[in-house]
Amino acid sequence: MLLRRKKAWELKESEATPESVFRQRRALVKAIAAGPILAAGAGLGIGMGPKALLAAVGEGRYPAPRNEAFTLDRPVSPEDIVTTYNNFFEFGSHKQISKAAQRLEIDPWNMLIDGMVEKEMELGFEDLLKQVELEERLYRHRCVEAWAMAVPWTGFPMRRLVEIAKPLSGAKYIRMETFLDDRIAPGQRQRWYPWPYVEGLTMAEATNDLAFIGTGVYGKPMPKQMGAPIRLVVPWKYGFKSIKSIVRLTFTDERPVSFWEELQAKEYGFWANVNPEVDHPRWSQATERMLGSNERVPTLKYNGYEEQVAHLYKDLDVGDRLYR
Ligand SMILES: Nc1nc2c(c(=O)[nH]1)N[C@H]1C(S)=C(S)[C@@H](COP(=O)(O)O)O[C@H]1N2
Ligand SMILES: [Mo]
Repeated sequence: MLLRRKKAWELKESEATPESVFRQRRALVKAIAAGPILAAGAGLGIGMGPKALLAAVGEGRYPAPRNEAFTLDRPVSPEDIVTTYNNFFEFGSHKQISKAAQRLEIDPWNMLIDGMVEKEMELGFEDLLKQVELEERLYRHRCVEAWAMAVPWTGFPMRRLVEIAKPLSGAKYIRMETFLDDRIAPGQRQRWYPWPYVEGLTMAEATNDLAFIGTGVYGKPMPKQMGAPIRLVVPWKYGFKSIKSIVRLTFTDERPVSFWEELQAKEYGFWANVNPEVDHPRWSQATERMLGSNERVPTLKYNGYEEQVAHLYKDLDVGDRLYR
């Protein structure tokens, strides 16, 4: 996936590569993704050896060791449900987008890091992976629509990504952006949405222990429908803050306006901290439905992470707007 939309006259790799070679390469990627890497595809003459391909998808790094500081009081939600019930509006405004999302091209994947940083850079996903330790964390997830799940994410602390980006001391927020390519993402042809998807965090939020960059789930690389190859995971906030398939991080001193805020500011604000006491204008947030069991359970303040994050908000005006 490229950072900017390709011009119509630029060829996609699949068009520029002789078809047989392209097929072999895909087959190799599949073989690698499927498990043991003995597919030693050496001599396929495809320019990129198996080792390089391996690194590109991050295979061999999964499953990563679990960080026992982040476990749960509830069972992990079933993988088959979590990976087929998704919000990814780029691929449709309903939950069954997992097949459509397979058109996302994730190799290569470049991210632009710009704004208030020592030096703007383009960071390849593969290169980033080499600079981080992967770990597994169990987190709760609460969608603003009042469904919830418990997920084993693999990834690394967002704080590590901030370190790599080297922001200037004046930076107060990080604005994040998802890919923009309406040839593969039919939702992006729906022009009434303010594409690309944008989200933001304060620097204090992004460097909090809980803020996590997800590169995988259930001990495997991230499925496309869940935001491959790299997404945000901020479990104390409503799910829409956890932006998928990130291509750009901009450090800024201005509060970013996120996708949902731009669309409907009265319903979806910047802070979006989970709060059972502040209802969505159109429904209650007091309880939530667990994916898998369909059991309704009480919603917890900050989604159960009050101890870790409440201090971030103590000096702010704790009006309704803080949470929505
Ligand atoms: N780019 C992008 N990121 C996104 C969304 C989206 O539509 N586009 N949906 C958000 C919402 S509303 C939720 S609840 C979670 C869902 O993540 P999941 O599908 O992996 O469960 O992703 C969030 N990140
Ligand atoms: Mo959501």
